[in-house]
Amino acid sequence: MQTQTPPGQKYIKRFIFYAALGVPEVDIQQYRLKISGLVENPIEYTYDQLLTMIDTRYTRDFHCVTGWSVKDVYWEGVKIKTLVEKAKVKDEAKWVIFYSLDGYTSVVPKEDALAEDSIIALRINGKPLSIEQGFPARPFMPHLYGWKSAKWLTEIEFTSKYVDGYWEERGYNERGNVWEEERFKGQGGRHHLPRRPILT
Ligand SMILES: Nc1nc2c(c(=O)[nH]1)N[C@H]1C(S)=C(S)[C@@H](COP(=O)(O)O)O[C@H]1N2
Ligand SMILES: [Mo]
Repeated sequence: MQTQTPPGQKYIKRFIFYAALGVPEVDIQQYRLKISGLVENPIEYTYDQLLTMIDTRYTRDFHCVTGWSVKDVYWEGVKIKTLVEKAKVKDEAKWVIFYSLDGYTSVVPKEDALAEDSIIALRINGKPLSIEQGFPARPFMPHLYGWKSAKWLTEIEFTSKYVDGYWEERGYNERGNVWEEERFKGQGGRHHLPRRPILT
């Protein structure tokens, strides 16, 4: 697939694996992916249920905020939209917080999480995620930087109030759109927090 290079990114051959809080152990029998917070019906899915729900297969690039990108990655997963349909997200929900088994968290605006291309990825390049890649599941939103893709994902929480995740607490952007170059807080133009008042 012919794609454009986002501003400030360079393509490299392979992913650089990150595990800021270490690689956790995963017991796939015990594993559940929970949908929680501002929803009418909280739900949880087993890994096998998630696999039967795969509805998206596409080739998309991956972009890390530190400047590296990987071209033409083949992803398979379930649209986040599909996963939360039965949960019925309340209107007051404005943000989505992703929680991981290792304690890592990330946050994205609800619209970005529910976009058509936003998935819970279960397979990369034709194989289940490896343990380093975040087995069994990680969100993938092609238009957002990679730090939003919380590996070893266990919970998707809908909230009305913005809360920092692991990297947001360290200055990274609330939304992280790669095309708007929203690397750090205060960058980009269309994120959903009140801007500093303009004094005239
Ligand atoms: N749980 C967890 N998820 C994580 C990270 C992490 O350290 N821990 N790093 C993030 C960052 S900054 C990037 S760029 C991608 C990297 O994905 P990879 O390790 O599969 O290359 O994972 C994201 N998800
Ligand atoms: Mo990253």
